[in-house]
Amino acid sequence: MAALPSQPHYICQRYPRFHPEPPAPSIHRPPILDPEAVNWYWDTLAPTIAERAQAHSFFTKAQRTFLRSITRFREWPQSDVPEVAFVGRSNVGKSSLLNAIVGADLKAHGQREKAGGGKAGELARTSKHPGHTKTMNLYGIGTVAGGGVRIRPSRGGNEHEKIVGRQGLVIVDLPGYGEGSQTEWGIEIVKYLTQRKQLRRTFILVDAYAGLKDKDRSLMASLRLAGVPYQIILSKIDRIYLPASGVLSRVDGRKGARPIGSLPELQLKLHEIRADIQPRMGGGALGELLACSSEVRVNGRRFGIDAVRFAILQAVGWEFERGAGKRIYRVPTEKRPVNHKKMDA
Ligand SMILES: Nc1nc2c(ncn2[C@@H]2O[C@H](COP(=O)(O)OP(=O)(O)O)[C@@H](O)[C@H]2O)c(=O)[nH]1
Ligand SMILES: [Mg+2]
Repeated sequence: MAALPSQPHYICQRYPRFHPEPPAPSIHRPPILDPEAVNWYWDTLAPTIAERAQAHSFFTKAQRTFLRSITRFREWPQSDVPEVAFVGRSNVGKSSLLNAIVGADLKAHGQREKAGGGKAGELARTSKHPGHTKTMNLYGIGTVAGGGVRIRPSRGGNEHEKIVGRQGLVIVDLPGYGEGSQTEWGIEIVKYLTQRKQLRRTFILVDAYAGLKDKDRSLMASLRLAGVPYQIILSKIDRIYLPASGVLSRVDGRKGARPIGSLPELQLKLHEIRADIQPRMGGGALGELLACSSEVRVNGRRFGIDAVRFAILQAVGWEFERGAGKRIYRVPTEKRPVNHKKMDA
């Protein structure tokens, strides 16, 4: 991200709703009306409304393609395209988040999308039953102008097949970890997370209601040890907080989206999680904690999803021009963050 003035007043003016310390819950506190005030940025800057809108527009207009399912690390094609991965316990909502990001919900489309698609309209299969995704599934997200993202076949000789797509990215939906050990879950997945050069950031999804579990902590420790950049996203936030100030609706058209919890309570919860994901020693998760719902809309937008979209674009090296109505553009390759670097603590 471009260097920004560091004067506190600047940050306060631009991001009035984020506090250095979470506010104590108080009935006297004025309500915060911005329905997306569920994210916490303590090392990064929150996107402006215009930036969130740009990120929304990029993903909903993008050409998205199921590329391939992979079981072994050595099967991964070479690639010119940056990747991000979704990982987390089984049933935490990884595939649903992927669908939400590209706007592929059940009601929006009448038909099954290409191979890899699940129920009508879904890009990635979702399921009530844990452990549904067994393979590493690759989805290409590209601009229509750039021709989307695809796997270019091998041209013989030294020219192996390759993932290509100008101004695109790949989202990798990884199998969930369930009851077994990390070894059982997949040596191949750990290899992917720790060795893949194209991987720019791993997003670890944690169920907002269930909180962090030992399996999450153990994965975080492995990533920390390997110096792999990762970030936590709290999924299914609708199970603990939905704002009273917004118009609520479920994406599947079912009833049952009503205000729940309070913002100060949520912020205290985020505060507690911080200690776990950013231990005092040895680095930790990116200092940006996002919370979202793939299934509930607030004022017509899936709750918190634009902030996730923005984080993904930041992870793969997009910069945003300042000012309303400006277009997003990609920074030159050499400026993009690379994997295997120690995270900023
Ligand atoms: N309440 C709620 N349920 C969700 C949300 N996202 C996913 N789910 C449900 O959680 C279950 C598992 O979702 P899925 O995306 O398949 O999880 P995965 O195993 O991590 O890929 C499904 O029944 C989804 O309907 C959400 O944001 N809110
Ligand atoms: Mg899944």
